Amino acid sequence: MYETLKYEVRDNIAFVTVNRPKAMNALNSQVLDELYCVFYEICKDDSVLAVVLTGEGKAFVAGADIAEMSKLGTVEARTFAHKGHNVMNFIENLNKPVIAAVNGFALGGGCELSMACDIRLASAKAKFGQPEVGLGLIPGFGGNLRLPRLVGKGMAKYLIFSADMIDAQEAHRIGLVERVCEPEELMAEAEALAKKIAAKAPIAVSVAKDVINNGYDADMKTASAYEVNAFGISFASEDMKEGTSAFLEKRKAEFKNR
Ligand code: CO8
Repeated sequence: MYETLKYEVRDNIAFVTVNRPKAMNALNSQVLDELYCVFYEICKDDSVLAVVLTGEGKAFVAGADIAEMSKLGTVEARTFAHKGHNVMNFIENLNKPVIAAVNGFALGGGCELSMACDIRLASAKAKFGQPEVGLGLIPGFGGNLRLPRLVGKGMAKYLIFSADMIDAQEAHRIGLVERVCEPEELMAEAEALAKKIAAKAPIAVSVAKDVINNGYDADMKTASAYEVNAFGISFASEDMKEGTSAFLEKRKAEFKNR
């Protein structure tokens, strides 16, 4: 069904693999369209409780497709950036947790794609960078916005202005990735984390994601009111009753995503 992605759902976990290895999984218009479609499919599928996003071959994603991009006029470039933003924002605000399993190069739009995910696990072989200024461009899929939020303004400027490529250990040290894994263990670790999250109350995870995302950029007073209301709403779920009852009855909770 998808030409540039592999997609599979196993044990309530969706696995999305960007599959253009000959072009280092570069994001052309088709990949962006298909990513939007697959995440829309995931958002509607109640059986999916967590997502793992990765790349085929030696790259996670080596950026926007430079060959396609180089032919764009000004208006089309703006439309292309808009399309990229729609995909990144959709993933960031998806009603389910998304783990990036960064298997290799995550450059430009690829680094931006990883930053739109909730949690980043990286292979020890992964490399990160925002090389755009070396191409006469600036990051255009949210890199100027998400990188400073993850690593601080100074470090983001250092990486974007220098276009330096950093390894997974350095990405971990500065807070760009949450964990570094041995390359051969990356997918198993990502799956294990996805399963751990999927075993929790799905509505609670989804609401926590929403409060973290919306609270992060709001002032404390607004964010506090948002959390209070969201906390109240979480009490409407059957899973809340199940989770608290299971604790009091000293048994394992069986969540139903209701
Ligand atoms: N776009 C298109 N093709 C690519 C890309 C890319 N981003 N990256 C790699 N490829 C292609 C190569 O052209 C090559 O194709 P071919 O075999 O036909 O010559 C193939 O993939 C293999 O690549 P290499 O031979 O270069 O492989 P290496 O292992 O030597 O190097 C690297 C791997 C380091 C990943 C190298 O390919 C590289 O530096 N790639 C480009 C990285 C980059 O600059 N990314 C940023 C792109 S700009 C961007 O992402 C902006 C996002 C916002 C856009 C806003 C819209 C307006």
